[in-house]
Amino acid sequence: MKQVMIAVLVAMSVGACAPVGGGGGPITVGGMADGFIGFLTPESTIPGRSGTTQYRRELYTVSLTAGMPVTLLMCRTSVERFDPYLAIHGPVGPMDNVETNDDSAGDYNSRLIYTPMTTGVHTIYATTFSSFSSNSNNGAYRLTVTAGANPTATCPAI
Ligand SMILES: [Ca+2]
Repeated sequence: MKQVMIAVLVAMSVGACAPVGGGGGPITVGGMADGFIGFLTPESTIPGRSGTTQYRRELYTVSLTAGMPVTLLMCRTSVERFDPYLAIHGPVGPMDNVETNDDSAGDYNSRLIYTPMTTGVHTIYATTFSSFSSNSNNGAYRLTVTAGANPTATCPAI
């Protein structure tokens, strides 16, 4: 019984430390989410990337206003070899005002300045440059969404 109680307390404390929205789900302008791309992460094709290659990705949704730019950052937060890649599209579907970015924030990190054409719920793909045939491209990341166009936004050193 004592061990069960300890397990519950550990689980509760881990849960209390978990960032809101990590691993996909809703994110707000001004918000952030800590996620992880790993062996259990679902795969799909990525809007804006050619071909039928499947990439592991975590999906976030964000409500944006037409004509109001935002800056997305996807930063590595782990020391593992990991190469973030971002994609976003509008409310209509995967080919609606789609944009992608690989390395604009430096050190393989992604920065994407995005101006919505339509007001509504947009979809963000937090993914990686490489597909997972080699399984060598797993790691932790932080996704942030800030208001305005910030072409010098960079990731903290790790
Ligand atoms: Ca990258």
